[in-house]
Amino acid sequence: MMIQTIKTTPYSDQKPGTSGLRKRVTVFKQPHYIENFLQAIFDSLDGIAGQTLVIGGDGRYYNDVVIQTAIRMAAANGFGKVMVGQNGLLSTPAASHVIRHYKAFGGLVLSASHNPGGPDGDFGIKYNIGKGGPAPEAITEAVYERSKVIERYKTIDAPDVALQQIGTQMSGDMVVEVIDPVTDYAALMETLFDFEAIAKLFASGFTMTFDAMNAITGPYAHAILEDRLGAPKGTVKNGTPLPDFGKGHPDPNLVYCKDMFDLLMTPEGPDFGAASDGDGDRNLIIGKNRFVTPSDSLALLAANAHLAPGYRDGIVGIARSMPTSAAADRVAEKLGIEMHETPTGWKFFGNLLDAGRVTICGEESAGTGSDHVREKDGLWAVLLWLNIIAVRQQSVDQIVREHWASYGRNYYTRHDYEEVDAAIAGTLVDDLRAQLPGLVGQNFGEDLQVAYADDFKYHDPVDGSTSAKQGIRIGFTDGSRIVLRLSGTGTVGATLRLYLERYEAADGRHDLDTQVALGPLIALSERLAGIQQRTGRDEPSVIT
Ligand code: VG1
Ligand code: CO
Repeated sequence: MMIQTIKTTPYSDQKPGTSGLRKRVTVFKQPHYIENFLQAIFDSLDGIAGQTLVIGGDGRYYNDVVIQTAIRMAAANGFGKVMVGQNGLLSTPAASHVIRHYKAFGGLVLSASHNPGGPDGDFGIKYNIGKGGPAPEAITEAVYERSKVIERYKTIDAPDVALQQIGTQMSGDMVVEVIDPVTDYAALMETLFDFEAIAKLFASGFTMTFDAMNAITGPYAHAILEDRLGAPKGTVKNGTPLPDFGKGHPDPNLVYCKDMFDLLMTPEGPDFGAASDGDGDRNLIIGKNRFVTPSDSLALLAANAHLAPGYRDGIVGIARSMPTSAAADRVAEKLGIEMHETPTGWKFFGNLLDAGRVTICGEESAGTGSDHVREKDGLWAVLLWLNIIAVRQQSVDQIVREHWASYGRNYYTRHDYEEVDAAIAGTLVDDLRAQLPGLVGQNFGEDLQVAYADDFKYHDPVDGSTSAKQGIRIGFTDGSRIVLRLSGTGTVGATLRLYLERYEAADGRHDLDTQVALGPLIALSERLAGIQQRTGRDEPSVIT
């Protein structure tokens, strides 16, 4: 095997964000851009010689090219084996499982998740560690530092691997095993959930629609929901991964899944609707006449997990990202288990999961998962919901209402202002941060008194590391919160995320319109931060 050492010059913008490096495809297509970043990753890892690397992606445009590059570079850098999903496909949770299951050294997940794809869309590269989860900040920082000084990368002169062909091939001296992307993941799901009970539910006439959004979950959903659980053919929509996601935006929210939402609100609609994102780690859950906010979904899944075989003995703890509503905290309190609040991004859950301190984790951004892998997992959440419905024999709406009646309801919304001017967004956040010390104790309106106002700083209880500046939070004495942070996954300008929450007790009013219930907080946040006034926008780009 002839290793080639190619000279290169560094790029200054290869800093991984909330979830890996995400940029426009046009940026990734610059000379040596991908090679530089991959080499920076390999240079930041110790002991890769002879080890196994897992590679897979969400099938978006440019996946095929990057996978071939990554395979050649893995060989040149001394990996002994690469395991890659057939046709380069692996959902993010499946990649996490494959890394763990085959005890690989780590993996490359090629995806920009919910961002649009295609030649004018986005691409992304993320490195996951041997425990299966996204690389912690210590590694992503090292990769960034390395990328700024890189002078050469290593590759080999070898033909492309036949990615459609299951089985073993060689790339130089390195073994390449092309695996079925679904088999291992589906087997894992079967160990966690009562497939028989869910199959019975479908056989009894329960109807569902699943939108794979022309992205990665299509093959998984066809295999699990239709082939194994017997949901009628056609249950899975948009089930073939397309490089441009059919020109869609594979973000399962109420904007891009509006048609499904509307259908679920009609009497003719199915009993249950769900969707997942580009790389299969997010979930959207809608019951007939009941949209379930991701924060509520986390709380509900945690409260009912014991109904599924994989969690029969109960859960040991829950973790949620800071902006996620406190609904899950009430469940943890009742169960008498640990509750953790982490910064945004799944990488912060890894230590807690590895240490056995939490079983279920979730983010308000439609991400839920458990200790079965080290990523959020869209289909897992759908299957847990189905398992719970099958056991409780109730509708989603009934289950949600009963939950609120015993725990109270956390009204919750997120307002995104996308692609705003980065300088304006930066100043806005700085100005609000400067106001924080003076806010504590102030009263706004009748019942809003500020209890605390800070920039969230996380102390990892497992490895002792600290992550500062993770989002501004203004908490009120009645449990209401305003949270503001800048997105770390956007690729153009800046995206401001405003998160609003208000608690209504178990015997309170649970049937208010969310935007109305949060009206006073929305108005106050504009008064304090002035997002609309400063950006010139009249409304958020997306409300969830
Ligand atoms: C967003 C979400 C965050 C999620 C991240 C990756 O990050 O808010 O909760 O973990 O996307 O999700 P940000 O920095 O844009 O707010 V995914 O589905 O891209 O892997
Ligand atoms: Co995703």
